Amino acid sequence: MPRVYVSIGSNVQREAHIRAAVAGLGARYGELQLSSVYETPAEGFAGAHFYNLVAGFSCVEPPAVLCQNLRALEEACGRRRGGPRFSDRTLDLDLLLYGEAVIDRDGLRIPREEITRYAFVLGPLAEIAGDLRHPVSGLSIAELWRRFPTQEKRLKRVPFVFHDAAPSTE
Ligand code: PH2
Ligand code: MG
Repeated sequence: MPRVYVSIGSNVQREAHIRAAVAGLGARYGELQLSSVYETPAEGFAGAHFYNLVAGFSCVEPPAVLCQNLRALEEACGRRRGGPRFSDRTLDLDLLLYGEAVIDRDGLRIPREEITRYAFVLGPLAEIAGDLRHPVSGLSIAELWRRFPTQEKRLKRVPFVFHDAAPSTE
């Protein structure tokens, strides 16, 4: 079963939406490996700070089906489509990695380029999957994080306890 990693973000009613996302993913995919939750300044637009984290889990669904289910979960959390890409959002779920797959077809790109671009994606991913190799560059996620510009590592860990899915201590 491929191991997949999904980034979770919200800057509108953040705590409730992060909890709903984790509960929804756990209900569908079972045991989740969760990073810490980080508060991060909105990147790319002027907006409220986000909560961001990354979840890892094993998944039998093909990538397109998984993405469809992530979209359904976003919509169940009040996400409206069609707004600008960089704007406030109740819930954003992005499939970062799908096993070792490299995919670029039908609007689906894996691994997502945000992995190497944004601290709010790479930092939490490095926390739970540092030994994993980026399927394109071959570099480990820990090494990518080590190379990431220090001044852009703007992540503040926030105390957050999940009751339905215990964060992994691996
Ligand atoms: N998502 C975006 C744009 N900007 N900034 C932060 N801090 N966190 C996000 O999840 C985020 C963002 C588009 O998806
Ligand atoms: Mg996103």
